[in-house]
Amino acid sequence: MKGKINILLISPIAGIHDFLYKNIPLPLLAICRNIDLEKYNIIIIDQKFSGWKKRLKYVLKKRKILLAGITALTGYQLKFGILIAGYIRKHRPDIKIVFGGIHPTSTPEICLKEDYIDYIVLGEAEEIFPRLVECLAKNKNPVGIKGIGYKDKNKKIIINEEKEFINLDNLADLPYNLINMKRYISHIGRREFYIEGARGCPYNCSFCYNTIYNRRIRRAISPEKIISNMKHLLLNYGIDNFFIIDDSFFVSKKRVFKFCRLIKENRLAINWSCEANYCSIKSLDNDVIKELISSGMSWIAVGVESGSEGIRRKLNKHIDNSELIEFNRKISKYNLKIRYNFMTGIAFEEEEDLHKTITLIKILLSDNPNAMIQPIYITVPFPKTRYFDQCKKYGLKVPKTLAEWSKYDSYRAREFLPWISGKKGDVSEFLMYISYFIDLKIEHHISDSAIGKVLKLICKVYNPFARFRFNNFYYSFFFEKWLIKEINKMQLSAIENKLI
Ligand code: B12
Ligand code: SF4
Repeated sequence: MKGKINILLISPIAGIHDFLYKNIPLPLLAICRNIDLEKYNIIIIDQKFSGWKKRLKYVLKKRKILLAGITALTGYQLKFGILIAGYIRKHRPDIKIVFGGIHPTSTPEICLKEDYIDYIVLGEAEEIFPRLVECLAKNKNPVGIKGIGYKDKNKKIIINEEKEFINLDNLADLPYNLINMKRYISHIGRREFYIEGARGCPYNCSFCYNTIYNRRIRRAISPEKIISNMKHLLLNYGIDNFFIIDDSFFVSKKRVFKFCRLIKENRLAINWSCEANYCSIKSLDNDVIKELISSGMSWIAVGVESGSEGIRRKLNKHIDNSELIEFNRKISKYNLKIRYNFMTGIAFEEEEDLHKTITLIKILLSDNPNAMIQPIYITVPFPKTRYFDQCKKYGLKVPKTLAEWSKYDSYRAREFLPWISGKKGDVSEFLMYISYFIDLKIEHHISDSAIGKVLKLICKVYNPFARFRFNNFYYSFFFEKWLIKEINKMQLSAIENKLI
């Protein structure tokens, strides 16, 4: 370690999920892939684990640090990122602070207006971050380096042009040894371990970040590389249950078949799951489904978004309800779980559309015991998407400061989304909160710790009441919402208070 230059990387809490299970800080490992570890020492602090503050304080007190990198999604993660950056700036003003991830990429100028942010990285950073590190190590500004935003010596904000996409197959393996993998694995419980399968999606749903962030350009990682990553995780850490991060895994059937074949050839006794666009899986025939299951596929997530075909058309997502119901019945014959994604709080949605969503969900759940509904979130319009522009016509109040953007998520964005009000607002919130309990997904999500077991029991007992409310559109006196909100608030403000 002696003689090496220290780089501090921080993964702030991203919401209530982080109390239920602990995903590895994949974005932070990804940006270290090309860092020269002979020259630099990486210190990763993950706010999901208790003791993070003590470690942060220790590192800030004892170590010479070149830069602190913080990952930020819009909403909660940004909120905690801001607090941590402020803390670092106050106690160690000599450390350069770099923000990266989806939020800084979407509002770079607003980020750089803040005193506590010196640099931002736009988009995927495997190649950009090492260049930035080299610049800072030489005490230079990243003049002309694509994909970086910064302030020059006159405090003028400079945003360099975006960098072209990288070839994911050329990337070095992830440096899992930079984190304590055992700690994550023990908290994962029955959940899947996340690995990357692709970036980008060719579809064009008006609300989706992909249309902007990945410019609809899909780049898939080769099946060989995915399998080699799985093998490494299985042999070294005993991980045998994977979720493949790929927003549309079934776009190339040839690739999927090759992937299944390689699992068998390598005799990998694993389970895997993924996400798919409905159009790319609706015509899978029985033999293919059997083949997928025999290779270890355990579940698939599919975006349906609304029960109203009219709403879907406006979102540029084309699904025929009766076809979907038929598909759901067909798939119910197999030992394959299917998770449907729905959204609520869409600007042009009427109460009647929300009822259509409830009705469709009822049918999907009753026809298929293997069907589940993912938590239904209130949709926050993502900057620069077509849906964002549509929302302006409905009175969207665009956040102006970074602090405002940090409140811009499904739970707290009401002040920016004026259509989430009155009865429609109540039904949207009802759908969001009740969706956690209408099936037994929570069973799967919560680890088997003592508190986890209590929570599971509560969910099991509450499930029939939730189903009753949901099935009967009974959203009056929804006191449970208040309870869930309070628990959520208590958990998050406990963390916030630790920083003040
Ligand atoms: C795993 C995951 C999670 C995890 C962990 C998130 C995390 N930040 O670690 C959990 C379960 C906690 C989570 C929660 C949520 N998520 Co999520 N999640 C994902 C998922 C499936 C994979 C993310 C990932 O690891 N990708 C792989 C890594 C390597 O890519 P990356 O994160 O983009 O990182 C690269 C760059 O961004 C950059 N970078 C990232 N961080 C940093 C930091 C520095 C210093 C630098 C220099 C660069 C850099 O470099 C990296 C390498 O190229 C994505 C979907 C997807 N396909 O990406 C959704 C996604 C990111 N999630 C999303 C959402 C909406 C949420 C939630 C809000 C859901 C909800 N309603 O509750 C919550 C809460 C997040 C919040 N508001 O804070 C959206 C974000 C859309 C948006 N506009 O911001 C996505 C894109 C899904 C989608 N299709 O809409 N999520
Ligand atoms: S299919 Fe999914 S990932 Fe692709 S654009 Fe539509 S919502 Fe986004």
